[in-house]
Amino acid sequence: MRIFRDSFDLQAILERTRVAGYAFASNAVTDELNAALAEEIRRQRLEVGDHVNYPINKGAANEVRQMHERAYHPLDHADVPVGTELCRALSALTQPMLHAYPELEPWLLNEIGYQQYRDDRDWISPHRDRATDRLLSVTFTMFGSAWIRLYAPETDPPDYRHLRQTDQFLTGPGTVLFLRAPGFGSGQQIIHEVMPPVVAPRGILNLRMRPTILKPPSET
Ligand SMILES: O=C(O)CCC(=O)C(=O)O
Ligand SMILES: [Fe+2]
Repeated sequence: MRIFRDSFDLQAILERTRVAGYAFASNAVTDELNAALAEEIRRQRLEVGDHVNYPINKGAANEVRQMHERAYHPLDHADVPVGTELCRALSALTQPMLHAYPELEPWLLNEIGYQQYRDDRDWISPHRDRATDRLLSVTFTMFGSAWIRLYAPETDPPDYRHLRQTDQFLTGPGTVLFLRAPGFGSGQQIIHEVMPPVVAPRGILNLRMRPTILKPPSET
């Protein structure tokens, strides 16, 4: 299966992500790969994670509320062969660029997280991804659509209630978001927000390099 489109300029994406902390691209992957990912999420046993009634960091300046369905697996898990192939293909694609980004030499995404936003009940409030994430995180949208907003903190340390929006991007089938994580460039993580779907349901694939794989909602 062909994975990436010829027009996908990973070098430009890496440079933008290293400097700005994030980059969006459209049409990164082939329709065939997008369809295979969409099929793979439909085979998952998705569970609702309710961090609206039970927010993360409740009451703190970095409180995060979110609601969606999810299924997370480690690389090579039998339920995610397509996600696994994509993680390895991304590492392979960076090989010719390692002279420019030697810090990416160990980059291999090892957490494969499918997420579905069912309707306007589902969204994620402004947040930074986990501080334990490494190097680069990648999110593909397979179907549906939603706005992602990017923010700069107005306080130090950041308080997620006092933010300045710096950018936004309408995700849709075939779009991808790269986010900087510790170990790449300054390593500073950009605050982002996922709005309720404009076209629902919205299905995404979150790929991260992290020391421990997220547990199912039923086990947290
Ligand atoms: O839905 C998306 O595009 C991004 C999801 C996200 O930011 C997250 O799961 O941390
Ligand atoms: Fe995120």
